Amino acid sequence: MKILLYNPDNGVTRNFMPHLWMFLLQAITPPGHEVVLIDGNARPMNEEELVAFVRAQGIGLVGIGAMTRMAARAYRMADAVRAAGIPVVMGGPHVTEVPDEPLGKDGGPRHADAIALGEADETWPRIVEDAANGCLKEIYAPLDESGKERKPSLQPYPSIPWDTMDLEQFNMVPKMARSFLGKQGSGWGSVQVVPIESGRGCPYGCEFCTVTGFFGDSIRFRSNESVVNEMLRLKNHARANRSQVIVFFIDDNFAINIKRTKSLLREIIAANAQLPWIAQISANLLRDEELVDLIAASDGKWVFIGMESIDTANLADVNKSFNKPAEYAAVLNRLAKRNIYAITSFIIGLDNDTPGVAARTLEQIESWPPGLPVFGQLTPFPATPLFDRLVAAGRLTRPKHWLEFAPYQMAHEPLKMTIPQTQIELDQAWARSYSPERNLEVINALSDHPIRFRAIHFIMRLFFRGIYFPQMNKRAWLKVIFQNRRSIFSLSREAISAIRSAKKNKKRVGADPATAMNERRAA
Ligand code: B12
Ligand code: SF4
Repeated sequence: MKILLYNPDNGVTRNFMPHLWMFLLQAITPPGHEVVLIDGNARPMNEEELVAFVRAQGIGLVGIGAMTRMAARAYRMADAVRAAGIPVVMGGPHVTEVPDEPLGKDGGPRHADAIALGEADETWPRIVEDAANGCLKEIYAPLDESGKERKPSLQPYPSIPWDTMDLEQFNMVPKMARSFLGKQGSGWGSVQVVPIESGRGCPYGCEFCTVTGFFGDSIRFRSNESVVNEMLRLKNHARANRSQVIVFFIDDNFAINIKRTKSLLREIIAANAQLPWIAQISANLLRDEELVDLIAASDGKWVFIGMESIDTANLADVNKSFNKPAEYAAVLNRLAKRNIYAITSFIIGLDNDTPGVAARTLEQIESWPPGLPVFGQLTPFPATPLFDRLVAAGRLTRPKHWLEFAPYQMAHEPLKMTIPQTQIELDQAWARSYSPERNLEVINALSDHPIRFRAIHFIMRLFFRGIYFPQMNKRAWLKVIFQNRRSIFSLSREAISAIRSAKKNKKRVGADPATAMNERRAA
């Protein structure tokens, strides 16, 4: 049987990274079946195009996965495929949280022939065999013999053959810059972010989060060896393809077990498997100096920190009092001392927020080492304690907000601000954080760093701006480039003088190798 695994586009910006679930299910598909992957973010398709593809390829089963925000789009695509007579199985967090919806048991239309609840590592092979034998069941749940939910142990973990996959479709470098950057010799014409999970589960149970409910509070890890081997394979792949690979450890809290994280990082270093990496780590776990040293030594570059708010009352409301705003600055300074920077994530529209929350938060952010702040509005995802609380209080204004998805639109009213006021705060937070003036301020604040580092930081700022203000075409990019011309001019001038002095040095090396060797040693 030929199987298509499809991930709809997220409807706002294109994702910068492949979705791991598709690659994982492909790797554990029983032999004898062929699996084709389409990520709508990299290869956009409408309903007709998808159906035409499925027919042309002779696909016998379509698997669709989606987060809540992509659910409506996923259902539309599923409807079109089913109308063409091909069975659809859906999985992922959203259908697990509202299983009656895709099956049409909530009074709405049916969108899927079958659904996979929860983690599908053990149920997927069964789904494939049942579909191939024409006896697909409605619901596949990961249960043990006694009917209790069983979580995959992650040991062993399948080997994902990244090296044989078309990663070029996820190249982050804008097409117009690829050829120029490709000629610079260090592989910057092709930059890919690759997701690796080293463990699953988070016990913290923040009120708005689906992770504790979905993955459970029992944390499971892959063996260090399996993670290290995956990194070594990726490193070889990057070298062979003259590309840059950045690893995103997608664990919800990469340092949830500090001892294990340290041992993994030590093994990465010992095996020389370092690749630049990003991970999500909560601020409380970054108090440990040795951990931060190991992050730096293993080539950790960016840490995503869910700060959520600078107001302790807000944090208590959402069951996240383990975040201590008073220590945010110290944590960020500890990272910055090792040239590690943070993607700091904030929620606007928490119940204790009042007008002016964006300005108050930005004032704090601007006093910290430069990072990449991101902001979202509080969103009640189904099956979270937040969703249940708002339903009980009759506060949901759009109870099935995902079926009428609109980016950054709230589905309930915060207690101390209106929805339009929250929207204004969100706009302000993004606009000021990524304004041309702020971008210039940040690259100046990093003036003691090498030009290459500052240029990368600046380029990342332009990309991050695009999360909220989509830059989906050449015109939009040219506009951003024009607005940021002062930063670009200043960075280019420095880059040219750095290149010139490097060339001069090179000439001197030719003329007097011994002096040059001494100079290099001194540098
Ligand atoms: C990486 C990640 C991202 C990446 C993007 C996704 C990507 N390219 O990988 C980034 C950082 C961009 C991101 C952004 C966001 N994310 Co996110 N993200 C994750 C994260 C940390 C890992 C996803 C992952 O790969 N997991 C590992 C795989 C193996 O698990 P899985 O996807 O669940 O797949 C398993 C099963 O679900 C099942 N399965 C999944 N799909 C399918 C399909 C079929 C057919 C079958 C049979 C089975 C199946 O099988 C898999 C193996 O068991 C998850 C949390 C988590 N731990 O999952 C949040 C998570 C998915 N994100 C979430 C959210 C809310 C967001 C944002 C909306 C946050 C925000 N406020 O802006 C944005 C929106 C992104 C966008 N624009 O689309 C929520 C989604 C909740 C929900 N119900 O929708 C999650 C669950 C985290 C949370 N806090 O609750 N995210
Ligand atoms: S720490 Fe992160 S992953 Fe864990 S429950 Fe809270 S928000 Fe979710």
